[in-house]
Amino acid sequence: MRLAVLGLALVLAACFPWEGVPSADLEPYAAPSREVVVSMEDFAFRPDTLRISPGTVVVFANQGQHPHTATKSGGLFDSGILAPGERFRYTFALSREYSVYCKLHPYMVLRTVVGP
Ligand SMILES: [Cu+2]
Repeated sequence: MRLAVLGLALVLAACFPWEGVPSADLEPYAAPSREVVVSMEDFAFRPDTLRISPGTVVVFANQGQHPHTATKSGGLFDSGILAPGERFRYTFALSREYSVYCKLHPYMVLRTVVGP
């Protein structure tokens, strides 16, 4: 049984090598809460769908050549205009679904599902 579990873990690690494997360029200490980076470039959020647990900090990073915003309709949050190279952080505390868009390019939409 232990071997089967170990085997499964090895298979999973082989299939998903990027998950949970610390990389040398990450911060050397454990962050108090999980951070996920969403890139804004080429007039899209990348990824365009997020599934995260409550308390996750999402870093909206403008890695493109044009200004963008990360805005939640209803006034929950608005990054204001982020110039290329700028970032905005928001902690998603509540389990629910959020739709985030860019005010300058409303067709840029990020669907965020927060749940356990
Ligand atoms: Cu934009």
